[in-house]
Amino acid sequence: MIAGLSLPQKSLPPKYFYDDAGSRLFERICRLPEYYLTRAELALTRRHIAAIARFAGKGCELIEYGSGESLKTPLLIRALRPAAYLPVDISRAALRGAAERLGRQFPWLEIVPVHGDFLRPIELPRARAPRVVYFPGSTIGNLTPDEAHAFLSMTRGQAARMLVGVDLRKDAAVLHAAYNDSRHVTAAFNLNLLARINRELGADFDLWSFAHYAFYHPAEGRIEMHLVSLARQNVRIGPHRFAFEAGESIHSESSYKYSIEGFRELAARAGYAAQNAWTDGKGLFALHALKAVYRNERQKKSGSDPDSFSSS
Ligand code: AVJ
Repeated sequence: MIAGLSLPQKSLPPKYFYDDAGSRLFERICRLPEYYLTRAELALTRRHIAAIARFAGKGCELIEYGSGESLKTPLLIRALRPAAYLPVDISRAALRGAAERLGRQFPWLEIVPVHGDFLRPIELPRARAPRVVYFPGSTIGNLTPDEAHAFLSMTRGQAARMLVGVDLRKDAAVLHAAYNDSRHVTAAFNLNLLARINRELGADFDLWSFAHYAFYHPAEGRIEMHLVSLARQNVRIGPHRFAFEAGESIHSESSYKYSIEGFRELAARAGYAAQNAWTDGKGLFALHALKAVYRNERQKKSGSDPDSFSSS
């Protein structure tokens, strides 16, 4: 927090949105009429579930990054009958809630929750079946293209197959509405970051003197969310003091949007070949099926092929 607020453009990583209150606000966002992402991804997953299951393979181990409330996961679990489900999330509450719900829904399923930040190396238990990484929700959009590349390089060492949900580039007005909803839930979600810093770090942010601001930057292909200071003011976090000019902002989130081709290029640089991309009826959202490419047989046999055990 201190480092981010000391930058010339004050900036905080979006992963800090998701304390218990923030996770609940995000669940409300997913149900907003303007926030098409969740519904579009759910619809396309339903529509193409047979093909998705054929790609992933039955009986695999399913790893889900940023699982949250695991909204789309029951569809996959029913179709794939995975040997195990490993949800990975930064919110313990969301992880616990999802594990309990899915445990009741699928009593036969082995669930192995993993608490952690997927921007850092994560230790997973030993694989007993071929693994598939599931990264839905366009969570990958929160990463800069460099971070996304690093993340994809990591998952490529964990699983030979990956399913990634990515929000598509589209009309700026549609994007603008999705991040400026009429019920102001997105504003509350953004401002909760400051409330959380107050709660957990004893800061003195005055929530009434900051405003939610979100816009689409077409050249970068991303939504930017900011918290704009409405006055010239100082904020304290413990012994640290931060000065804000009126109109100065904290950049709290970027949400990158990719064309099908643009995302395929990013994936290819991380060593993945595109197998398929499914979209919803309106072409709002895409689910990419990626397969790790191995440069040679030696790399495949040396264990860097995550599926290598299955052939031995
Ligand atoms: C969870 C990163 C996909 O970028 O759309 C929703 C988060 N931010 N409304 C997104 C979010 C504001 C969301 N992701």
